[in-house]
Amino acid sequence: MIQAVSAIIDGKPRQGSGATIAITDPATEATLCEFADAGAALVDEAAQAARRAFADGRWRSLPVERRQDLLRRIAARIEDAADELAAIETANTGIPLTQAKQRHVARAGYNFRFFADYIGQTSGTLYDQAPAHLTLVRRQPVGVAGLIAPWNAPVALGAMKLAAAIAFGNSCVIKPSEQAPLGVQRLVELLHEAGLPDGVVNLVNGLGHVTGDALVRHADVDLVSFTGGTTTGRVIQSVAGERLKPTTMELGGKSANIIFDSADFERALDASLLGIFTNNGQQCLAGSRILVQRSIADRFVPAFLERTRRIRIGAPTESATELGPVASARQRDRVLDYAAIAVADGGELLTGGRRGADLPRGYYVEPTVVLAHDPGMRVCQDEIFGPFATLLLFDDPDDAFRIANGTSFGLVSYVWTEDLHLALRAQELLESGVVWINTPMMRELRAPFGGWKDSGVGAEGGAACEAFYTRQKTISIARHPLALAALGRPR
Ligand code: TXE
Repeated sequence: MIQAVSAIIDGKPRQGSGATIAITDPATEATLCEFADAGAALVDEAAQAARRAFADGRWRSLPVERRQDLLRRIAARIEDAADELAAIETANTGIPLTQAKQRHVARAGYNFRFFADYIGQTSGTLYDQAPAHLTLVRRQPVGVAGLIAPWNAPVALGAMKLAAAIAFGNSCVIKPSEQAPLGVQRLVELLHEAGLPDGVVNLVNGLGHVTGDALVRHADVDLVSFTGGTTTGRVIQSVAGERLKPTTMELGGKSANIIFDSADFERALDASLLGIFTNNGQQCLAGSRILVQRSIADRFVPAFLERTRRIRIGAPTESATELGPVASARQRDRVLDYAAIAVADGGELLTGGRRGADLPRGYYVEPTVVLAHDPGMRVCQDEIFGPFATLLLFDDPDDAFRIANGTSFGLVSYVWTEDLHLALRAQELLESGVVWINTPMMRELRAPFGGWKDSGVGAEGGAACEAFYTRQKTISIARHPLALAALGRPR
């Protein structure tokens, strides 16, 4: 297991002198290692290193083919190190190893390949309608990006931000979650092993309100990309806003997974389980509110419960494990609290709501299902972020859309129906940045992924990242010598 450092600046590991932070394995509650919070001083060094790398053009000025080659070498390096990276991610987050390897690490490599291909095909715009001028609009990298990542999918989400930021020529400083920094730290090492010039990607490890805050405020950080909780997102956006720094905010969700009676029943059942219980239930795009049409509730609810009770919960390193521990004692307590809240608010606890797994230690929670009778209940409104499904029944499509849209969030919606016209109506009316019809979660990197309402601002994806990580410049060129008014010339 690697040892956490406070920072990697200009390619070199650094130790800070801030508060000691312990990193825990959620499956065993054992301390994996400790590190000192980077703090403002190392953030300053990291941001300055990124600024130097940007200013001297060691990366952004390379021919695009060389940048593409390097991004592909990074992808290959990640794929070669997949077992190691997945093992680190699992130890630090509790994500089942098979999911860490097949989904997260594979996605991390793909992110770099995707942006390698993307930057080979970008182009500017030419306006030639004006008779005397040609006007070009081109894009240039912005400068230094501050990237702040969460703990629920550190490598996959961190890789998305890193790949996008550097593909378009920026330098960056990444701050992973203090709770789960090890995978991203190894990822940054792999980037350097693949040949990325020093200083282009720098890392700082530390607390959000200390190191993260210093990063957002730093004068050399030109823009901020954040994935995390909505409350934190509001704080970061207001700090960035005072300094007029552009931000993208990928925040929480309470996504509706709508099962109409016209759904392919078995497929909808399989996908509903995947939608809430993969990644230990800790994903922004979880289908955490399962809306079931009343006419099929007698069949769907018992089938969902039976399958939920059979989910294999256990050590994330075991290949048979389907549900590992949640990421921290705090998350475990939060999920258990919501089981009690559901009952206090008049809901029915159908299964779970207790610590899980026959293991002596670890932050395990039984997969939990509650039936809510009122869409205003807290378990229907709050992002719980764990293996916790809230079921709600609806009578007809209008009822379903009203319930689905009745939260402050708007990240994704899932729709299950074989009725084409109903599916088309659903995508029209649902208030979320993404609508998945007859499919579980699906990230199409060419398309934007971003939330509406309290789920975020801006988006990630091919063109969306190009728009964020570059800025436009308009250049007008006279087509021929222009006849100019001769101010001050003797007549
Ligand atoms: O995340 P935070 P938390 C949701 C989920 C979870 C809740 C709280 O509901 O229960 O958020 O999680 C850094 N300036 N999601 O509190 O605080 C922090 O160090 C700069 C949804 O653990 O959002 C970490 O690197 N940075 C989500 C990152 O922000 C700051 C994923 C995320 O931490 C900062 C995670 C500050 N003032 C949680 N304060 C998703 N969208 O998938 C904190 N940070």
